[in-house]
Amino acid sequence: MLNHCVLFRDHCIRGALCQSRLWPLRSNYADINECEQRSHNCGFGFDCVNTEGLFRCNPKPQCPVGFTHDAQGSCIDLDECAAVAQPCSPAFNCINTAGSFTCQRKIICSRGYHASPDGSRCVDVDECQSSLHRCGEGQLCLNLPGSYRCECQTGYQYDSFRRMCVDVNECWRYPSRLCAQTCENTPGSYECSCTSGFRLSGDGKSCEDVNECLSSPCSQECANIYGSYQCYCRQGYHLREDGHSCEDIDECSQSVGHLCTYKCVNVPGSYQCACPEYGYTMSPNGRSCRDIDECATGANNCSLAETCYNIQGGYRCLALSCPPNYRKVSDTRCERISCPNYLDCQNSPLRITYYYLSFQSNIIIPAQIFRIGPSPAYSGDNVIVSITQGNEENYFSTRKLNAYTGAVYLHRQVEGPRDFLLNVEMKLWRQGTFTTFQAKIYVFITANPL
Ligand SMILES: [Ca+2]
Ligand SMILES: [Ca+2]
Ligand SMILES: [Ca+2]
Ligand SMILES: [Ca+2]
Repeated sequence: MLNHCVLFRDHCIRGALCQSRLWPLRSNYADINECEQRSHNCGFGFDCVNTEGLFRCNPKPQCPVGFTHDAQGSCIDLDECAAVAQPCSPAFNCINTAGSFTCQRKIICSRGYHASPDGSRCVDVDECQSSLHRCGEGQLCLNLPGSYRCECQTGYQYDSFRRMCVDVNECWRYPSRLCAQTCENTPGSYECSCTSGFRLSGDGKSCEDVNECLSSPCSQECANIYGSYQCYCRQGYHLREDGHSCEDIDECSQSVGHLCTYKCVNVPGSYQCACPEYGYTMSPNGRSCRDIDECATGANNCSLAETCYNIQGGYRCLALSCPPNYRKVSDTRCERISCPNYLDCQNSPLRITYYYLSFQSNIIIPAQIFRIGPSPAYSGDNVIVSITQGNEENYFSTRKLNAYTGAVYLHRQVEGPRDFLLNVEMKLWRQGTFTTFQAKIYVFITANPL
């Protein structure tokens, strides 16, 4: 501590009262406040204290260690670190504190770290937060201790040549492992899809069969199959080329004449056989037609005098009447009553016999349909057979089979139905005379069997 009284050696003694001047102690003088008038001579480090007629210089209080006086003499912190002579060694940082200072070891942080605010340690630099990173757009910045990494988003990978993240083609990278059927690459991901007839399962990977039949795509029957479906038709229909609709099979046009003997009527899904409107009825087999025997059933309009004759597809009412000079000897025969002269007896028939023949028009020709001869026949008999009436269109012919037998033939095909009445005359030469016999032959050519 300096000796504050050095400069005022004449007036002060150390630690004693000081006065600027020795004033006579006279009571009739007003006191002068030398401290206010700043006419005192207290030195730096002393406080002026006014007294009656005098003033006193009291020494100022001392500042604690680490403090110093400012210009007004107040104690303020001493910045030891600002001193020219650094109080800390070069390996330490000087840190000023109130009334003192500390020396802290200087830390050197490696790249990617920086010192903590108090300088006590190195802490990682978060490059991602401080925009110190150099990750590209679309890249993810990942802070690491002392460093950072640029990562690509899921589904992308870094192309170091192009210096950017590019989409990973998962479909190429993992062929046939990601999707059961079709893999389609997308930016950042991929999508599985399924081929026609399948739908993607809930796992997004496998494909399951679509039951197309639920939406009724077929006009008749539908069968679901794996990956597809198949339409089919009920019996009597066939599938059209569109694969969906069913079309009635025209059984009648596909198998001509085989299904029905008379007429085939196509109906949806089937066919029916039909018979002519009159004269026939359907057989139990449903295919062929059966003649109605109108004579037996009574469904005819023949009179009592007529004979009902049933034929295929109809009937005939036949009236057998004998010509004059003949008498009816049975249902089918007339006999001559008399012949007055020789010529009459030779040329007029001794007997007229009626025959009824019924043939279908598909009869195989030539067909022998009738034989005539004497019964009994005798050695030396000879006959001449001819058709005298009813063969104007030349469908029929006669032939002599032997001396006593003649035959009638049908030698042209007849379009049925058609009725003929043939008069066939047989002249029998026996024992030197001719005798004439007449056969009246009804030939009913009916339609083909139905
Ligand atoms: Ca992708
Ligand atoms: Ca299916
Ligand atoms: Ca049909
Ligand atoms: Ca009939």
